[in-house]
Amino acid sequence: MTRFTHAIVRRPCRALTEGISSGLYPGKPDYELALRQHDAYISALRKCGVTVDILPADERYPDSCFVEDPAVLTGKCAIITNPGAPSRNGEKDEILSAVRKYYPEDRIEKIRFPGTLEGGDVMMTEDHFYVGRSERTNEEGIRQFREILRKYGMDCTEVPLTEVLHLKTGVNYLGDHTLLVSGEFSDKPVFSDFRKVAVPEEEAYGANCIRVNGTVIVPEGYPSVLSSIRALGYPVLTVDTSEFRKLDGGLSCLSLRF
Ligand code: CIR
Repeated sequence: MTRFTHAIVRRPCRALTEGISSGLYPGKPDYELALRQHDAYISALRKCGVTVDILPADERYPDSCFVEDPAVLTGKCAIITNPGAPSRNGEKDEILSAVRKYYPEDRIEKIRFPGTLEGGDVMMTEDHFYVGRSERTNEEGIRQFREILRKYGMDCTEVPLTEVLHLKTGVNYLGDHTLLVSGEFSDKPVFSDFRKVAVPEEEAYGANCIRVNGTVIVPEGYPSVLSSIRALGYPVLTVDTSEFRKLDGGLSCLSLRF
């Protein structure tokens, strides 16, 4: 699995309480608690051996701490996405300045209207990308994404979504050809060649774990997910993300790892 040296995060802003929420996990985020949870998240990333670039809070965009959505960073290029949520679309310009520190201009690509795409819909496996077609990521966005990947010798497979916000809300790659899957992803033929670790319905949020340089970071409060991952023999760190969950945000959404 790709070894990561860096991660980019953005501090939650006070306007976080006005972020988009499906209402699946009720309540408004507690800002102070969200900041403490964000600190713990950064510590966990550092324990996994990555240097964390911490961008300042941006009050114009309530959801801007979910930095995974406005960019996709690969070993060969950076792709600035075009977030499908109107209140989030401007986040792409802000992430661009951060990405410029790490990628030369001729390796920075963009998804453009009428295409839309959010990074939460993009799952990278060893050498391939899976892209969810969702309410945020449309057909044209996927077509442009594929065209960009092919330019760099990579490719992707489209995965239509019916139930969840983003692809990685329900399926995440742990390395070793293993996927953590919940709900609609449990039996999708497109994933039939992978070893699958099933997440029970009542722990669906726990399907969004990230493996960073060998260690799996797991959200706190999902015992079945935790024991399944331990059973695979992976070292584990847990982080409480309760305040981000109220906005449908998971562990992966809070960073760009590259
Ligand atoms: C949103 O609805 O856009 C945010 N409240 C949550 C984004 C979560 N991001 C992700 O799953 N990659």
